Amino acid sequence: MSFYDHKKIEKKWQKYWDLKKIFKAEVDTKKPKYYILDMFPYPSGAGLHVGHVTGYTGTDILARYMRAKGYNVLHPMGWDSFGLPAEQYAIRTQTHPKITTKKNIDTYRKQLRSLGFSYDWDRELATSDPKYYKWTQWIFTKLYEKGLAYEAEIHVNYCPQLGTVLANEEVEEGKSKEGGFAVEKRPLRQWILKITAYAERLLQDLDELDWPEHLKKLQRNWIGKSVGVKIPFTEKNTQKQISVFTTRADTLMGCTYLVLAPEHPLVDSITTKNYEEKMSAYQKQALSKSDLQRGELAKEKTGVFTGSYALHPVTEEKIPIWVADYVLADYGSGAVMAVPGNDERDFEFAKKYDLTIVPTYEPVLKTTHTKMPFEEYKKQVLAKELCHTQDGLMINSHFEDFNVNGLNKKDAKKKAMDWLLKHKKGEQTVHYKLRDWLFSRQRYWGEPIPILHFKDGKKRCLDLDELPLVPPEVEDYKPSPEGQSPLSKAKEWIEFIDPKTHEKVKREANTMPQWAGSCWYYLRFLDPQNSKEAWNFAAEKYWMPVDLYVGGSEHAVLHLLYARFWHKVLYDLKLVHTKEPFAIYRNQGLVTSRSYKKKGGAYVDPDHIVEKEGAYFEQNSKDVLISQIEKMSKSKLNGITPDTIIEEFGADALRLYEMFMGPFDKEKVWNTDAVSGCYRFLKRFYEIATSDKVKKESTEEALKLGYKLVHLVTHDIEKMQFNVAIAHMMEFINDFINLDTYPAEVVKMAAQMLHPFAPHIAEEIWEHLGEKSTISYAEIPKVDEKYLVEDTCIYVVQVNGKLRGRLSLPKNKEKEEILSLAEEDEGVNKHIKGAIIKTIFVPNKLLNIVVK
Ligand code: ANZ
Repeated sequence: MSFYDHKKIEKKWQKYWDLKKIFKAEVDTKKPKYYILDMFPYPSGAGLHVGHVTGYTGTDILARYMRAKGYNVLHPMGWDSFGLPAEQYAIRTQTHPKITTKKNIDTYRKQLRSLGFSYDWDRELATSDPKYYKWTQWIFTKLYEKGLAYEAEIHVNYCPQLGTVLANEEVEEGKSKEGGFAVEKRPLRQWILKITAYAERLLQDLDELDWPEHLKKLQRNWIGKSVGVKIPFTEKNTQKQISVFTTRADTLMGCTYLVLAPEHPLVDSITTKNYEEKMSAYQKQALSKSDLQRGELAKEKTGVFTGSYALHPVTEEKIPIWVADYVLADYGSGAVMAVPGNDERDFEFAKKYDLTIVPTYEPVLKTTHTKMPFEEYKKQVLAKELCHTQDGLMINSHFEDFNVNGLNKKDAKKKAMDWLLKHKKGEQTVHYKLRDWLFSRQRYWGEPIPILHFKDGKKRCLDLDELPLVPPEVEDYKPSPEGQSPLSKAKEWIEFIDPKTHEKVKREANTMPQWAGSCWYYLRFLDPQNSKEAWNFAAEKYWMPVDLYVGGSEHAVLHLLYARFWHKVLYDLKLVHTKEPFAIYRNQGLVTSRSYKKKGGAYVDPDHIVEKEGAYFEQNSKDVLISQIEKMSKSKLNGITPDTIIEEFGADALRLYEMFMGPFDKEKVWNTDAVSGCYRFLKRFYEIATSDKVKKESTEEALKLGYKLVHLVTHDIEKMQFNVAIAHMMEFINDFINLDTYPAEVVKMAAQMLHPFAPHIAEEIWEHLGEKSTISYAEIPKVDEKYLVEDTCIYVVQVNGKLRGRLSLPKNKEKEEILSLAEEDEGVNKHIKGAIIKTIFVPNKLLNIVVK
């Protein structure tokens, strides 16, 4: 029996894999391929914590398993290395982001290598490497040529604290997702990508993807398709048309006023003198709010009357036109027909400003979800004291040839729509909530946008031979207070004579957002050294699509949507052959850990914590700390680095524990003490495998355990039930250890099952048992079914309630089978004298035979 020296074993095998390039992947059309991808990390200064490692361990298990199954596996790793933190660090310390980024990448690489992940390191890439972003810029030029990249002066989300604009996807409740700083609206000239041109395809093609349903739903909602109708209303004095977008043509007769967004282009021309001052103050105020704040249902509604009226399309009665910030400028047509009888927001607004309310639906009993008695509810709806937003039967909706009274919502919608189309008073339209993607940033540490501006306003996109466009060296990485990019300060870089046209030009000073590089990195992995093309088409044809992509759920509407968009553009350009990049996507669950906070909010180092009767204190202090389970992070002092765990228990034990904590896609709480349990399991495994009881000859008993293990673990891995697989391995060891001998054949089987989880120890055992080459490609033994025959169990057999035998019979058999086996037993049979009237059967436990 040998001593389990995890440090020595792990170093040895990491060196072996590395030197022999065991995980190098090449195109091999004779083998089926398997492309398995992790979301590559942003290499932050803090290094990896054990939470990051969960996903990477899961994919490594599958990568190793699929190799053993005979697949040609591509499993690459790289760095998403452009981004704000490196730049902010540069601002504070005057260190070039290049330097900090390199240092951080070195740390990450070292950490990942020490975990024994089976990456093909020859494919490593970094998005901030000019050899990489040359092609990111090239893809931008393709988007530009296709008319999918344009410039516009728009009201953007500007974050003064971060000194940059942000995409809608990067703003949450009026604050930047990164850092949580206030975001305001500012007019700025910006580059925009026309993702909306792909809205329908981005929506439709979701159906084909094997992604978690909740994630697809998030994308569907973000794209937000609405089928409705555009109805032009006429302003009474100027005869100008105000078009509204509604999904509820059925409620047309309940429309008692119009509401325009404060930014609507007609507001100024239709606001009458008396209301001008009030209106312009209101418009200013609305600009400072985010769309999200404005759209909030709970927010108190505010608005200003324009002094003008529109004509109702059916009755031609005049209805007032208001301006309110709950109407968003860039959705639909920026104007709504208000139906206070059926729409909560309109109702609240009408109540506040004393506007007419017309209920158009009489509630029917099944539509009301209120604790109030139905009759009372109906009375209040009809008395305009409550807003009824659900279906019912239509009322108050008959005027001349327009009549939808008595109909339900579905029928009324159709009939009203037909009327509008027939009278040419409406047009069917589809709207998407998805907005075009704001693509420029006022940052230093990003890909410069490869565009030249000429004096006459023309633009030229750089040709491939002019790429990569590398940013200039600057002394000051800060954007100017007016929101100008830091690149604009490098005057000689910005203004120069274009050698191709010999004209004086200005370079674009904005850079791309951090999402650009990650939009296509999975394609560069296919052919990362290629200096002539972004990727080789044959390699793309062989490897794509990504068969399994694993990452966090926070990217549902950012990275995962942007990458799908670029991929579709590349598909249209015939540069890739699949419509979608990621065939299967799975989320890894968040790893949380306990953090400790003082009353004032400062976090305390867990190493300085003392526990007394369930309460936590800082050493030498009597103040009880607030302790809670939180997401791991450096600032909360609760992040655990893999390095210390590896030092103490080894990478194999860490990997095993990461997977044993709980189901792969569920949230789990880290507990360092529990790692030792996994370590002990490995030690036991190792001791068995290297003990004197290991023998050449196999026994039936051992083979049964071995094949059962292979059967169960392969099934668990394919279902990504890694924690269950480990439990099965533990059960196996508990049974196996009691055998008289340990047949080498079965120990090898077990090592092969352990290998994806704990590869170093598995290689060591494999070698110890005389194998000459790596376990990584050793074929998984085919399960011999005869060893899987179900086990037996003891049945209590009664005749007329009296115990007549205890029989050892096969498990999980049907009643009839057990009955016939029991009848064959002499001890039972002699008591069955008359005909059997009935049987009482408890599976795997009891059979009571009732006879005459
Ligand atoms: C009349 C109406 C009656 C509406 C009713 C709703 C309920 P979805 O389904 O999300 O697309 N709307 C249209 N443009 C808007 C804008 N720029 N800002 C805020 N709201 C806007 O929503 C479509 C509905 O949202 C439209 O249908 C319109 O209000 C409102 F009982 O028209 B509805």
